[in-house]
Amino acid sequence: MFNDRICALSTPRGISATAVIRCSGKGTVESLRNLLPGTSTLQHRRAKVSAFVQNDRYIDEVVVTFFKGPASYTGEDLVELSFHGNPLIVENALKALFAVGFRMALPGEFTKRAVLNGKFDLIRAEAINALITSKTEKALEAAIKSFRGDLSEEVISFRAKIIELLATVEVELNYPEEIETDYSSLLENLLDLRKGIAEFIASSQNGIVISQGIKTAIVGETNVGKSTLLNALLKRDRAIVSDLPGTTRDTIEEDLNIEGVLFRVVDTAGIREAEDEIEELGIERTLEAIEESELVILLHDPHNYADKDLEEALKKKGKRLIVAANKSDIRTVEKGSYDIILSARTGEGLKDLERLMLKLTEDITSIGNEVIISARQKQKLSDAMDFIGRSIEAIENGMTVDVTGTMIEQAARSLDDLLGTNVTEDLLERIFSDFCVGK
Ligand SMILES: Nc1nc2c(ncn2[C@@H]2O[C@H](COP(=O)(O)OP(=O)(O)OP(=O)(O)O)[C@@H](O)[C@H]2O)c(=O)[nH]1
Ligand SMILES: [Mg+2]
Repeated sequence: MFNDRICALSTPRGISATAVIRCSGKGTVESLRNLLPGTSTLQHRRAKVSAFVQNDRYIDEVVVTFFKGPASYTGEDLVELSFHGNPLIVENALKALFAVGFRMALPGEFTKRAVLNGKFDLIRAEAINALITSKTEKALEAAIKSFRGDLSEEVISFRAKIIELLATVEVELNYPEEIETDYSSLLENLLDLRKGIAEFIASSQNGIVISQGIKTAIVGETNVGKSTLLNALLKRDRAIVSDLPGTTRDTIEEDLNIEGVLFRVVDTAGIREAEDEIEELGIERTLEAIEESELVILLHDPHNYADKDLEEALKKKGKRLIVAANKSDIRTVEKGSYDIILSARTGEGLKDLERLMLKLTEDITSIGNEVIISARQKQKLSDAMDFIGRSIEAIENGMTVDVTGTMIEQAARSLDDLLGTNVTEDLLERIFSDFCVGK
């Protein structure tokens, strides 16, 4: 429980119909009493209309909704005040709240309190953030799955299995004479568990990609029109275009929403023999972008297209690849080995390109059972898997039970971190700093 009271604007700044300020913490109702003369009593989950005044100064008429802790978002007494949506009113109101002892909430502090007060686990807290920040329909769909508890459920069930196995080992530790642990069944269970977590991580990967955007690199030789293509896809002049080869020297990344699917498109420096050090660094980044991307668009100007090395290399890597011929407005091109013929300048063939981008990434975007998972969550699941792997090794190498037990215990701890039981203040701070103030 926290002893201080926090408040923050929970709706966007600016002119709007209403602006909601949230107040939470022990003593919230008492602190508000003088500001809300129209509400001698506040009832749980009831809304009331009242004047909001500071001493004799009338600030606004507000709708007051009270949630008595622990049955509130934060688990504490929580009041939502709906003002008229004028930033000046909000400012006056916040000043009045500070004067009676509230302080400004930090980003995500309401949700952080909810976690620390046991209202929900960290996974759900992160899901709430994903719900708010999802940029496309697909990402939103994945966030909703996570919010509704699919991920928590999986993790809790993994954890329960680990604890069960730990119990078997502990019995052996405590009663070495009486009990003979059945190692073959323990080993089998551990192997099963490791496999289960591994499969879960593999299927969840997509969640990360969906929310952060499918990394798509536009690569090719200099001057083929990569930057022009980026601009055409974005429908704005983002990258510098010129007829000098070697114009783009660094990678440029932008979000692109195609029919609800988020692509993170990267325009890269053209590949050729570098003429100076900066260009060389740029080309290195191009190669990195290729490594990191889920999809590569290899652009050619068919007129000058000679070097097939890059195409061969990309095919060998097994990257999802679109080979496109650009400048169809000034070249007549045979379809031949090209997947797409387009003109980044006139927009011809662009729709076909977008359709192909969607088609080639269908395996990523079809949301099956997988849930959205953040990099932190993936790390914790991998940690748990590693510790289980080590406990398996311990058994296979004939180590003592306590070594096995320690490893299994560490695995459980990783999942505790994931769920937010026993997390450090530090970690919480890091996670919640991504949230918006007022959430
Ligand atoms: N006619 C025609 N010209 C194009 C087309 N796309 C690009 N260009 C021209 O080709 C030249 C190079 O375009 P960029 O987009 O800068 O090429 P780039 O591949 O990004 O080049 P680097 O950044 O130097 O590697 C510019 O003069 C563009 O106007 C197209 O579809 N048709
Ligand atoms: Mg360029």
